[in-house]
Amino acid sequence: MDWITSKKCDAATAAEMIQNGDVLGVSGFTLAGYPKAVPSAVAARAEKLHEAGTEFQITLFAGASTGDSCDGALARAKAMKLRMPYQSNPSLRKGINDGSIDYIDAHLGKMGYLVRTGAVAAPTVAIIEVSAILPDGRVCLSTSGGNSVCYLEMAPKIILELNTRLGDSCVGMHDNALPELPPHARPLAIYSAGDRVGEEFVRIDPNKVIAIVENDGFDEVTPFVEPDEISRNIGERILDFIRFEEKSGRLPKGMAYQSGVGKVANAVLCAMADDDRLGQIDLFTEVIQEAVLPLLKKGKLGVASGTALTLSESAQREFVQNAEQWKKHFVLRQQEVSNSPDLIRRVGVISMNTALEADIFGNVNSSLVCGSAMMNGIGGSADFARHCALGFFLTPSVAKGGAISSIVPYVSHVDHTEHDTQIFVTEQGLADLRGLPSEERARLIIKNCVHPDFREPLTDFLEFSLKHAKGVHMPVALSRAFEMHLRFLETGKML
Ligand code: 0RQ
Repeated sequence: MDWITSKKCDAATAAEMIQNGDVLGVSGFTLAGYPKAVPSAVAARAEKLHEAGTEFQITLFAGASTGDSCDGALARAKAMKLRMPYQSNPSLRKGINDGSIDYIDAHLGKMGYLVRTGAVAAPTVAIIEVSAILPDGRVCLSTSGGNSVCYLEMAPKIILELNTRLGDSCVGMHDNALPELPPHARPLAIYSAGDRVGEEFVRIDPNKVIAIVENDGFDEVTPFVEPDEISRNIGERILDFIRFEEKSGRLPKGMAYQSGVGKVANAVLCAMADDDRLGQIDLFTEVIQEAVLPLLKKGKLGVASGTALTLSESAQREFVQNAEQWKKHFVLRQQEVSNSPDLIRRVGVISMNTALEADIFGNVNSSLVCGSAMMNGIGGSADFARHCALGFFLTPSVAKGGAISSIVPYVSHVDHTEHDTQIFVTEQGLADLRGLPSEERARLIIKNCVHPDFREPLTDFLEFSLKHAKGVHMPVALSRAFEMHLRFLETGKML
């Protein structure tokens, strides 16, 4: 029997090979390409062991968020002790916020580096979804690159999940390479989105493979929804600004785009697809979201380079059917490469990420509601925000039906400091903060981005701070910095 056939088993058998305390390094990035059978079998095994009074918990490292059958099932089974570096699952979020699951929210571009340098534990078992396994020990990853190469290299044991639905649709899309470790690391020769420097397949040691499990599942991605009016409005404003910058000679043509997760980021890509004046564009991003397909179909996509192809079920079917023609437009990289600060600077990226809240000085909170309740995580937003050529943070001006202003006196948690942010956009307008001192930044954000209901209290905070703060370089009166948050916590409304 060949090694591939000899290692095939069902998910429950593979789950028996996972021990209490194992560190699982799984494939998957923003719901794309995560293992779909073994993690839920591990969750079922945990439930049985817990009923019998036996301790069983694992640590889960991934690329970013995985689907409900992985993150959700393990969280509900109380099988997860620690999770890193990003998530977006409601059950997992609940466990993180009630303190039953530890979570380390880390820059996505740096996770692999932390593992490869021994700063955090190496996975004891890698569980990686692949789309092909070759007899010579090479595998083709599925719909994401993530940290899979790192976990396959570092883990002493490997479980492969072969997704039989994908056929050869992913073959040729991946560019598997990892940056050299410092000191004196040589640069990767990537200068534009389509450049390739790695291998299509990942070579693994068949002796490390302890199980091969088949699945035929889809990435559990919620169906794509057409952008609402607010998101469209924000998208249009960004495009107008980019055109203005290009005309003014401040922005060379040929920059690649990065767009973050969520409905607003999707809307910007949709606005680009609908805009007849915009020529062909490249993406140099982490998540390639579904809104890239309209660009592709209209002939406006050059190359989309990222680490995940996150598509709804219907779009996944369409992709497999059209893979032969479409995949030349996509490069899936390891996230240490897609999110490399070095490459983001060199390629030249226009970056667009969504803020949970921003303050009038330009600090951004992407992750923690009222400074303490985890939403998703910082993700790769900081990898791009600091190193991009032109950076936007987007948000509707209010949340929760107007109860919350997305622009506050001072953010309740800082993911992106004022030093790393440039341009803010809400449906009210756009504020370009580049080159402005703090008081001018504050006045411009209030004037252009804040919802009319909140302009007066924010102006009042600024005037009070200019009189009472210890210094006026950064006019923040500490006594009132969180007054809107505190009012929200007490009354459910910031006003
Ligand atoms: O909750 O649906 O319960 O009402 O937050 O907000 O407006 O639906 O926006 O889906 O675009 O997500 C920042 C979370 C935005 C996301 C965030 C509530 C709001 C709603 C979602 P409800 P929207 P989106 C690339 C880059 C961080 C990581 C990142 C994110 C829910 O974009 O996780 O950028 N970003 N990565 O009501 C309390 C506020 C709020 C608020 C919104 N100020 N206070 N709740 N909400 N503002 C991808 C990766 O790195 C993988």
